[in-house]
Amino acid sequence: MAENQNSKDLYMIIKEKYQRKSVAGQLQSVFGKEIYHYSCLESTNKVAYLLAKKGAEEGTVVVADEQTQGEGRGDHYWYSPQGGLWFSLILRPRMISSETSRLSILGATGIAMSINRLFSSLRVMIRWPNDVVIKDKKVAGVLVKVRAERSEVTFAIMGIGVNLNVREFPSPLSFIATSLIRETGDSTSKERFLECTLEELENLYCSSQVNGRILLEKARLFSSLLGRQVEVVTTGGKFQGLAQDLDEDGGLILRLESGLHKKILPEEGYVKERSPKI
Ligand code: BT5
Repeated sequence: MAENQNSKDLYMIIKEKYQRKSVAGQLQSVFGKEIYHYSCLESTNKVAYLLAKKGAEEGTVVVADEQTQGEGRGDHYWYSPQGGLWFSLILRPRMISSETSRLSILGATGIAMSINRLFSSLRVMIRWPNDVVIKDKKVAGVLVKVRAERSEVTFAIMGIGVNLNVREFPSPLSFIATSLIRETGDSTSKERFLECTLEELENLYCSSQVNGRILLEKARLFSSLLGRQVEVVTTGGKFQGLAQDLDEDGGLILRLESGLHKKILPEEGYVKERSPKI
């Protein structure tokens, strides 16, 4: 792994800003107070996981300009060329492991809020549980890994990939993926976007540890599924029905054709897209 040795790494500017603000007592922020920036990694999630195991503090960020083995959920891959924002955030949530399901929704909601704040003309939505989409094409994804001992959570890694300044996608991604540069025609500063996303994530994270309903309300606002007929693919089979609501665990409540309700947790499934996941 090649750590970026620029004398004034731009991510240092974010780090210093956080430090100045917290010294001045303006900010209790911890997200992004420590940022490890690499030019190329296999996966930022792997490095963040190792750092967390060694005791790195909550809010530590690992960011890479490029990933050679970007990970999606299960055995999915994540295409991570230069131009995108690929980072992992170390969390030490005061939750029991069964409550960590909501972290995927939290990640997706934080990204959607950040895009909404910076580009108010774009209609950004969340396709449950972890896809952030614009016009039904995926612009960002979230991958959460939790380490727990018995039911106690030791740490969680929230991996976030945003197609910021990625101009082209190889087939078959070109049919299902988009980027901010494709949607806006302009390139976006990675540091600015990271700073804004960390702020949104931290606000959501702090409020949702106190009251899960706040996250839920925000997530509902961006949900692309609610009120629509969907097909959800789970390890236990496919389910079709009306996407009726989200619950505090981040679960999707489906009303099946039989009239029965089924709750599916974020880690249990995903909504079928026009093109299959590969
Ligand atoms: C995700 O998985 O959406 C999780 C993505 C998390 C990526 C971040 S980058 C930083 C951190 N380090 C990592 O190694 N990972 C995290 P999933 O829902 O399984 O979606 C994966 C699917 O999305 C793939 O099977 C492709 O169909 C599609 N895909 C792959 N790369 C993409 C891209 N750059 N943009 C849009 N779609 C993509």
